[in-house]
Parts: sequence; structure tokens; C-alpha cells
Amino acid sequence: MRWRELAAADVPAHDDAIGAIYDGRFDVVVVRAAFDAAVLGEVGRRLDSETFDPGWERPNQRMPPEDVQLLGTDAPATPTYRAPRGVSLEAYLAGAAAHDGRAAAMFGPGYDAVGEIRAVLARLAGGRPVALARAADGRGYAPFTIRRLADGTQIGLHHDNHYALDLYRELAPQLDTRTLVSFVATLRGPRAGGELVVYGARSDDPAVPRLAGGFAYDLPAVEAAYPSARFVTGAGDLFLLAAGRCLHRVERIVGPPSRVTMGGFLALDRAHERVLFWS
Ligand SMILES: O=C(O)CCC(=O)C(=O)O
Repeated sequence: MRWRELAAADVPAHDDAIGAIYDGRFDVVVVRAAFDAAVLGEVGRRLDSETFDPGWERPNQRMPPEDVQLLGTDAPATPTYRAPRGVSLEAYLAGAAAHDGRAAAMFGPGYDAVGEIRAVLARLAGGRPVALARAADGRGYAPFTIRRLADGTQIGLHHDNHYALDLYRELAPQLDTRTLVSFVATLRGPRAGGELVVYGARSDDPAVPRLAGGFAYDLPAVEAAYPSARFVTGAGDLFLLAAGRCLHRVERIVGPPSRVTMGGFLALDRAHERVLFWS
């Protein structure tokens, strides 16, 4: 487990945090105050309401401890309890189109959330351009989602090496699929819990302990066998994580408040000339 933490003001010109994650020099890069904390914090506060529903999707509703609330698509680029093998590429693109702009709209007309995300990622991309992933017919992938984890919920131990899913049929051949990087910025932190916990256990290691049935990981056994690190982030902070390579989870939330984040995935293209992002 190797990580690096720095303030946005200290990010060197043409920093290549993304390349460093690909090369395995780091598994996690935390950039404090990468975004305007006041802007993100205000959106997080407004979204953290039991009376105002901006249109949350709840793809894990049937599994209450994992009941993440999502804005930006009804068909995320990951397995969910609603779609355990991920959705089809068609359903993914339809979900992205139907929800296009809904997450960004939460920031109001004065803040270009997608542009800000692209600009922040570009500072960590080694001088490479950063572009939204697009289908062969030009349709855009979802640029990011906003996620809310309320009291008692969590994101269980997993990795995001999902290139074999149908929804990656067009994208994976364009990418260096050695890993997949998560980018996540915090809008609002919970009272307790909600830390990102990252393990030395690798997604391609068949020896990582699993529960009977072979599907879910055995968390206590993983915790006993592998080193881990915990990351606490506040409004405006960003992390990049080698989510395709490292097992990770989000600790159970103690709220209120809820934990509200925005994020997605990114990868280098095959030629290492561009960074593509999607959610
Ligand atoms: O912190 C989040 O909102 C999601 C964390 C996660 O599991 C990921 O980015 O892969």
C-alpha cells in the first residue's frame, strides 16, 4: 500500500499522479482542497436532506447496508444489487443520456462541475488532455455521479476491475486496462465513519479470502492478512485510487450528516496520450 498526500496548492506543474498510479508507485493519491470547499460543502448540505429528494437512484435498495443514493445515472458502470453483472452497454448509454446534466445541475448555473472536474484531473495527468469517454456513435458516457451514504450505510469490500462487463465493450479496447482509477471528491463528511479503507490485497490475487460460495470477500480474514490504510476526506478534498487493482471499501457511516461525494472512473488510453473519464 503506497500513497501520497498533498495540498492542491503544492501540486507541481504537469504532475503525473495518474501515471504514477498506473506504474504502481502509488495506490492512492489524496489532494487536499482540490475543489472549492465552500461550493462543494454547500451542495452537500443541500443534498443531505430527508425532505428534499433531487431524484436519487437507489440501485442497492434491496441490500439496506449498501443502499447508496446516486445522481447522474440509473445505470452506473459497476455491478449493483439491481444489476449484479452490470447493465448492457445500451442500457448504460441510455441511463447516461436520460440523466445527463442532473448531477451537474445541483451546483447551479454559476459552477461548471464537469469542467472543474476535468481541470482538476488535468493537473494530475502529466500534461495529457482529459476527455469524457464517448461511444463510437458520439454519445457521452456519464461524466460523474453524486453519491450519498446515509447513517448506517457503507460500500462493502470490492474492487472495480470491471472491464469484462458488457458496458465496457467499446471502451475497454481503447484503454490501458492494467488498472482503472477512481476519482472521488468529498462534498460532505459524516459525523463518524465514511473513511476510504484501502488494502494491500490485489484484485488479481486468487488467495484473497472469500466467504463460502466464493462471491463475497471475507472482511475479517482480509483485515488479518493484509495491510490497510484509512483516508478521511473533507469538503473539497479529492482522492485518486487504483480501484481496479486494490481491494477497498467505505466504512459504515455514523450520521447525521450523511457522506456525500462526487466521482467516477478514469484510465489512460492505450497510447498513454489521453486520460478518459466516465462514471
Ligand atoms: O467514496 C466513494 O464515493 C466511492 C468509493 C469507491 O468505492 C470507489 O471509488 O471505487
